[in-house]
Amino acid sequence: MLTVWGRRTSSNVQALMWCIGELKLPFMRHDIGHRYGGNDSAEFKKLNPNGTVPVLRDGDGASLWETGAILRYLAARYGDAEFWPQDVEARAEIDKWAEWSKINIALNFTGPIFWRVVRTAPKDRDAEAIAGAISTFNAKLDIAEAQLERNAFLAGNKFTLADIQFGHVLYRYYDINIDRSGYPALKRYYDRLTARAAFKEHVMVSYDDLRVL
Ligand SMILES: N[C@@H](CCC(=O)N[C@@H](CS)C(=O)NCC(=O)O)C(=O)O
Repeated sequence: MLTVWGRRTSSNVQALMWCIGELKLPFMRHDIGHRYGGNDSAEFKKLNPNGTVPVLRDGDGASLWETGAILRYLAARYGDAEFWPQDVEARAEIDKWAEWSKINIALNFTGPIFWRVVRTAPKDRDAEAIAGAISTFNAKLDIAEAQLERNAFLAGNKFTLADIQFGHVLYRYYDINIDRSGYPALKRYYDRLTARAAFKEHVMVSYDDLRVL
């Protein structure tokens, strides 16, 4: 049994839970972080000295943190050869897109765009900073768009770990009130993700809790 510590509204928890859902693994999850608190307690910091979510424990194993490392652990232990191949070169191709997504997509969306639009009061929103962040983000989406014009999924024609690291931010990207012109291949890809049960359950989650009004 997997134990997860982290609130459903955390984008990193969503990536982890989506992966758990895709791999159909049994889990229990504790709400930790943001309005639930608990992540600054001494007890939680024994699990993760950073005080961040998610944290994963598999059975009686060591506590794991850093979403990318947790996802790779689950993929290596429970993923099939399509999701996370044994072949080192094939796996590196997927890992390349997964790592790229974490650094270029998730990190350029969550803080610079989502926080500025949703987790900032309207009176404090900086339209110029948001526009600049969207332009930086779009330069990365251009790369994804070219890849998705040629492939059904980010690392090829199969759903892999790379799609988890890339796709988990797209619900928020398509839901928030920003300029999103272009990217037809990305939109078709997103529509394919929204048809996946685990994506619906773990990623298409209301973020009203996070709104600053
Ligand atoms: N690099 C870490 C970042 C973890 C992180 O910043 N998590 C956020 C939620 S997405 C957090 O714990 N925020 C504090 C809170 O929820 O109270 C990872 O990828 O797991």
